[in-house]
Amino acid sequence: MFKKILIANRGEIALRIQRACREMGIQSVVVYSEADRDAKYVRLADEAVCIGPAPSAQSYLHMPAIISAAEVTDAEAIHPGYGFLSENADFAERVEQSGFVFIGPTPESIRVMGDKVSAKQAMIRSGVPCVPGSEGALPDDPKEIIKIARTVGYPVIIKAAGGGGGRGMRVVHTEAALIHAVQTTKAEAGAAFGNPEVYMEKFLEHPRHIEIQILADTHKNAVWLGERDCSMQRRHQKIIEEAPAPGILRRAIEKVGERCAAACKKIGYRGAGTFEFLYENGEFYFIEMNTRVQVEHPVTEMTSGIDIVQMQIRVAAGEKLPFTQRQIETRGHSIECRINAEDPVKFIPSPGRITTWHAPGGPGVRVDSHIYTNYFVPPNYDSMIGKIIVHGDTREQALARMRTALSETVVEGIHTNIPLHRELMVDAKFIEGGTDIHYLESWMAARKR
Ligand code: MV4
Repeated sequence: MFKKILIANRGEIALRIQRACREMGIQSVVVYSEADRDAKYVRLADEAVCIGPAPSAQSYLHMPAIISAAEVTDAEAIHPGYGFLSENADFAERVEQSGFVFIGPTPESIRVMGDKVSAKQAMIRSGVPCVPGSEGALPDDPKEIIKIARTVGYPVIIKAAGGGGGRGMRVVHTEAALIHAVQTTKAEAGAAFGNPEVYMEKFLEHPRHIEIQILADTHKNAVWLGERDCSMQRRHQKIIEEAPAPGILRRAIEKVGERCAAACKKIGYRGAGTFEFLYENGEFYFIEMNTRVQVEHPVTEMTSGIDIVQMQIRVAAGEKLPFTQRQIETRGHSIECRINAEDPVKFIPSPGRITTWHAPGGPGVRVDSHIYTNYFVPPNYDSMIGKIIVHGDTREQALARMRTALSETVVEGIHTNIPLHRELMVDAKFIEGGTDIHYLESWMAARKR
């Protein structure tokens, strides 16, 4: 096992990774920007290295500074967390070329999944169900494009191979609008991602966003740890996640989970990963794979009892997964609310000093956050300041525990989205379960009137 790991991230996930290290008896090095100098997790780390000024481009995205920090502190491995450099294949490659272990999949896996066309082709070959559409990138010939769209059937969606997470997509409802939409999406994709390739899919109008968590080691073992329902989102920012997904047949989940684990073995995947699916009319359709630990990993940890971050570290060190699929049992229900420093109605960021912070507690309540009373939320980064995660025997108990937890939580000095969470936890449709990806935005539009 490693003696020392460098954490190439900030905020709650830097603290989360640090906790895993400490529990495993591993020394942790954190890197921080000038804006994060006073963060508590920086002081709690065994070592801390300032890697540059506040802007991410000069700190958390600055590869040479991070690799130098690993060199001067004699770290053996680098954990990238989520966001920043976590899905940058060039970074993973440079980490390995510098003699460190990248805690994540191989640069090749990251590259394949980063290109949404090659990712989908890998999944089709591996037997993972995908959204019907073009086989690979769209050709240049407009006649060919029209032909493909007729086969797929309108509405269709044009997506950039270099996009993902909602960037570089365009919905097309009619043949008259098709060619112009393809050309515009290609031009935007070329400018934004340096890759003008686009592909086509049938546009699903009312899907849910369901994802499967997997873990794979370097000894040909791969398991799935259940699903998460991440449909409650606004502008591709998830705000509530839960496990299991309400109202979906266990048989159907098991089938898709097995396919994901089999795909991991087929492509030689290692580490933690997430298969994202759209779920509509009882069917799963793969859209993307994330090759990092995710913000919402705790709901899976709560239902499976498996520490996903520790597993990432163990498989990166070459260990075998300490369980087989048969030994994995999920229990109860877990819900996560992401706490953002933002206006609860207008969603504009609300950085600044937190004058009061009271964390919730009690049975089945987990708080993953780096904040404290007198903490200054810097304006330079993502507005998420922490997560409240609850677990209960049933969804009803989890909901009751989340309501209680939210009622106990106090954040003063800045605005947060806690009032929004309090409203959603008593919303009849959310309580019923199974709302789709458009629910939150229509709910907000209705509330405004
Ligand atoms: C889609 C879709 C409908 N049909 N693909 C948005 C994020 C990116 N990961 C893929 N996205 C979508 N792909 C087809 N064929 C609808 C979305 C989508 C979405 C997906 C997941 C969560 C939230 C979303 C919000 C709007 C659109």
